[in-house]
Amino acid sequence: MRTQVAIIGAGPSGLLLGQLLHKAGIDNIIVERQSGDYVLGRIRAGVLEQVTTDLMLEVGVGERMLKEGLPHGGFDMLFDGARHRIDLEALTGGKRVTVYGQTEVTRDLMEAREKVGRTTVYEAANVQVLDYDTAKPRVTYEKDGQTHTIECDFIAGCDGFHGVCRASVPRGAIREFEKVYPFGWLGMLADTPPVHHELIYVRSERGFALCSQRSHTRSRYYLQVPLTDKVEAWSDDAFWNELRLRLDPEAAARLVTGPGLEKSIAPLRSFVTEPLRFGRMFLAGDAGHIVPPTGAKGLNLAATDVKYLSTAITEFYQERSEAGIDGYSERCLKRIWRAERFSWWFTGIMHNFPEDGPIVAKLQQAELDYLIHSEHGRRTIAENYVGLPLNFGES
Ligand code: RFL
Ligand code: PHB
Repeated sequence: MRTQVAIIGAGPSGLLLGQLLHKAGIDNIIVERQSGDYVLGRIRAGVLEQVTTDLMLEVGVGERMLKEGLPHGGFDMLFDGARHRIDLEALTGGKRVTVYGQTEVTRDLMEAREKVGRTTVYEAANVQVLDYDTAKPRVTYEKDGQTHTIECDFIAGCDGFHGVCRASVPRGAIREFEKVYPFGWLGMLADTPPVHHELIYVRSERGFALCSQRSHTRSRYYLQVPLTDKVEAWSDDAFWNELRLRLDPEAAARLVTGPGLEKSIAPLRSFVTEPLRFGRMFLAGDAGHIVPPTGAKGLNLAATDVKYLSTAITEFYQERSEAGIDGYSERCLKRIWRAERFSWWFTGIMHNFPEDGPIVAKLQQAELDYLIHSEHGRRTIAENYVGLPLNFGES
């Protein structure tokens, strides 16, 4: 097989890149290790920045998102027993975020791809990326007992944190920056009305909690838990009881409980790879960087990476210019480090770090108290939460 761009991974970054390239008339094939159903079964992100919703609209897959996505003009922060609203709209000149699950984003992109007839190979085993330091990269994979080869001009590594693309780069050519947090998030999805019409980020003495949602009838809640906890040990009742203990009395009284549809524990990590380009292979999304989910930035960064990448590749074909692909790493990394900083800071201020002693808890409280009572403080949070514009850093 031959294509212009071989995309590894059919998560949101791979699928969105495929659609952006398709719109530019550039042929591409996606190679995915899992089945489509498996990819759709992963419950992850829930909050889209405007740059991401704009990109969905740009590639013509925004129809359902406009109908079913929930625009949020603010969120609550709960600490020291009291809730404070961050009025995103008022603090950022009218910007909002949209609550629309990653599962739905992925489903919309998969359906659009099927409609336009571009190839996605699911359940591809032993995917290998080869010769990307030459002008003739190759991808090989095994399926139905046979080895297949794709010849291409470029490889896009959209294969997530555990993917093959970053792992195939010689160690001397790559630098990795990493911080692993000493706790995880236990998430639960339930068909119960959300406790509040907007999200609540909670800092409590018992640990962080987040009240999120997928619709008016489906909630998504998270609890900070020790990394040693096993998801099987958390019954639905235990989850609801712990959540109630971390909420303010009004929210706790309003919490509607019900059977959990899904529960999982995600470790928290800050991670950045430099550079993101290796000859004719590019890393995008979680393949190149991870943020802790506290700032809701992961999927949004993935979306802007692939927008930059599709622009660079389009310039290469249409204008015979390599300026875009040469500048890809730097352009992405600027934005990535900004989001990494915010996610790391927001994680640091909202979670319990028992090993740091009681003084840290007091200092966190004092910082939150200062920020929330300062318009500049609230604006700093709001500005980062709604995200940077696509042309950030360019004059
Ligand atoms: P993905 O989604 O991991 O997709 C990568 C795909 O590559 C496939 N793959 C391979 N394919 C072929 N060959 C191989 N060798 C392969 N190895 C892997 C995988 O099967 C998979 O299908 O990465 P992508 O596309 O870069 O997307 C990134 C996002 O998924 C991620 O950043 C977000 O989910 C992060 N995140 C959030 N982001 C937000 O913007 N807002 C949020 O509210 C938000 N909440 C979250 C989150 C992540 C969470 N978890 C579970 C880590 C909440 C949670 C709990
Ligand atoms: C979610 O709804 O899954 C979600 C929302 C906000 C976050 C992280 C996750 O910061």
